[in-house]
Amino acid sequence: HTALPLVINTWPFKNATAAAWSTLQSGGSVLDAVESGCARCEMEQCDGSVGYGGSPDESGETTLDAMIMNGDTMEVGAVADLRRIKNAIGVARAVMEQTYHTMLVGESASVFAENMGFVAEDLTTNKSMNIFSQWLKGNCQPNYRKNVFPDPSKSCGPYKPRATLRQNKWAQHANTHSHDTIGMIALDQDGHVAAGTSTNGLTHKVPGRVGDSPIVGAGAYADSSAGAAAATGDGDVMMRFLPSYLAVELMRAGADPSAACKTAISRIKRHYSEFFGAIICANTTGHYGAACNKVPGFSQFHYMVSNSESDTPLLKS
Ligand code: SD4
Repeated sequence: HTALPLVINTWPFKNATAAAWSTLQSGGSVLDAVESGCARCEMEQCDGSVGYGGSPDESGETTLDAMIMNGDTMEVGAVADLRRIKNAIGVARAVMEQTYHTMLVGESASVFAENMGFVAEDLTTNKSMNIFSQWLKGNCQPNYRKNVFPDPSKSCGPYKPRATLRQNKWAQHANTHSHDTIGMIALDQDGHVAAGTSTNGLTHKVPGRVGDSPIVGAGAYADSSAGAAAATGDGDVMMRFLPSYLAVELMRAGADPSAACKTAISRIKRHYSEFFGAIICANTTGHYGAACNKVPGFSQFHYMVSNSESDTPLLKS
């Protein structure tokens, strides 16, 4: 267990790693570490894709998805389509600790959060407004509806079902790399494991769209008897394969972390060879690995690591 404790997270979100690490160093639990790391990104609006002011949906609103999982007890708290509350990972933790539920969604999740003392505020910023107005000017393209593309005159709705679907290929912008997410894993020397995610999802998503990040086993998974994993990428595709769950189960069966991550990615590739996505994972001994799908425009995935071998976060790929 020499490499423990360990914190790893998706993307070069170094301050998040450092926040989680210092939480552990000052005696916080692995859950505290994951919460503080993800919350740091929510505050910093990491890459514009975590927290407020990013990824406006078709109506211009930023909505958040987050989850946290306790690998000791298998408790999970998650929020999806959360509105008007910046600290999504905090609300996810409140769902886990203050209710017997696992996931709350939409307006009701916001009301719950307000009752728990979270501040309600507008998640829109000048930046998200600009993204939105540019998109409106461009006839609402790209968008995620199958039946309106490429028909500029009708592309801003109202949207109706059509007998003949026109192809609006998700892959056309899955590769634009317009979305990231923080997914984080923390393990300590006593064998406690936790994982969590926080994201504002996907720019121009259909309102109500929820990605992989808050879904147990998709966005993240933790089981102190096997390890933990967290994913990032095209959630609409990735959530169909529960890659985080798969990676943890493969490690349980003896796979090393890199192999487990690779297999989880390959499973998705069988059906979606060009999907944009990556996964990180670690086993209970503190060995870790990562894998991504190498596609044009995305051939290298960066993630951060802090462990006892170096307590400044290391950038890996
Ligand atoms: C989602 N998985 O909502 C998130 C976005 C992401 O890298 O991670 N992009 O689909």
